[in-house]
Amino acid sequence: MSFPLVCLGNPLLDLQSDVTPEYLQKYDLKADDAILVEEKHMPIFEEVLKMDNLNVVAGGAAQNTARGAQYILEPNSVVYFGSVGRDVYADKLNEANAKYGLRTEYQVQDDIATGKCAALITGSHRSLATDLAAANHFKETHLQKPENWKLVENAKFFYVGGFHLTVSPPAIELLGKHAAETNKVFAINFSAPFIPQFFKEPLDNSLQYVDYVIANESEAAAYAESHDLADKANDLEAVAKHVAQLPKANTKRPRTVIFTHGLEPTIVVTHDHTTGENSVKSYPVRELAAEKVKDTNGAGDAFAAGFMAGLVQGKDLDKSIDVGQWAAALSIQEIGPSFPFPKQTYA
Ligand code: 26A
Repeated sequence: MSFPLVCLGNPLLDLQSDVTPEYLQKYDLKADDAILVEEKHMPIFEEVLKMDNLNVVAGGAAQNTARGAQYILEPNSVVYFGSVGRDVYADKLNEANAKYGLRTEYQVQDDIATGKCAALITGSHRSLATDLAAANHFKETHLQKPENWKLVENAKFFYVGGFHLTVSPPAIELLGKHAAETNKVFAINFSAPFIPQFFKEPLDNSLQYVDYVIANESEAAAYAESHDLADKANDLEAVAKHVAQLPKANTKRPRTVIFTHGLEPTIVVTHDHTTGENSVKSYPVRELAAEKVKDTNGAGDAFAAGFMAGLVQGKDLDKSIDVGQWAAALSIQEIGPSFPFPKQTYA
């Protein structure tokens, strides 16, 4: 079977709940951030499980994108790789993925629990505190199994969550190299400010393979600060230009950097490495009445889902961005990183 889109990331179950700003403060969490938990954060999971407004939903940033892209595309279009445990949390993820028709090829850990993310909602903000657990044990050897590598070889598009840079840079390198060598499309998401901040080296190394960078304004600012561009941290266009022109393994394709910016327009810079030309564009977001927004957990993943689905469908850059903005608007009207059923179609 050939699935055009292969995604790689950390499969997590989201334990989502509304909390007060004081609750975030107690654990030193910012309102709109994503972190890996330390020992001091561990009580959060037990506390969240007892909260009245708990929602347990399938999460994991790239898995959300994979599910969302499969939601839009025809059946058997997307395969997702990641690592889970052998437990009821993984059952929950399998259930959600089956509903969307997403094919998964999990690496399963016998003695480690499936990863979880406390998605702590304060109004339109979400603070994500993640215990990767089994997700942290993904190995590139899983991709190299003949039956899995066949799926890689048959794919034409790759999407990797930047979050996975904390887990398996060798797996990302395998996919990136393969994409560059075979002139396929390779996309990466910065995922969170701490990725360009603390995983600068593996990120910098993977960028040579990347055709599409997707990130939001705070991740762009974190990138600027860790790359001697601190004076440009708030200038999305300048940061996008910088990233777009970084060295590229496959010069047959340009590099396009897409920075979303909440309700502000999305900034897009494309750099052609053969001509040295830059193109800069900006796209307004789809307006949505504030009362329609349930929560913003997964909004960025949904944008990436729509964008990747657009590319797979052969749409041009403008249209693919629009599918991304449509998908993000759909997802924020649902609880958690989810999409409405019965399925809606892009128009
Ligand atoms: C390595 N970390 C911290 C993470 C994540 C993550 N997905 C992968 N790795 N931290 C949070 N998430 C997911 O991000 C989604 C929202 O964009 C959450 O599971 C949530 O569904």
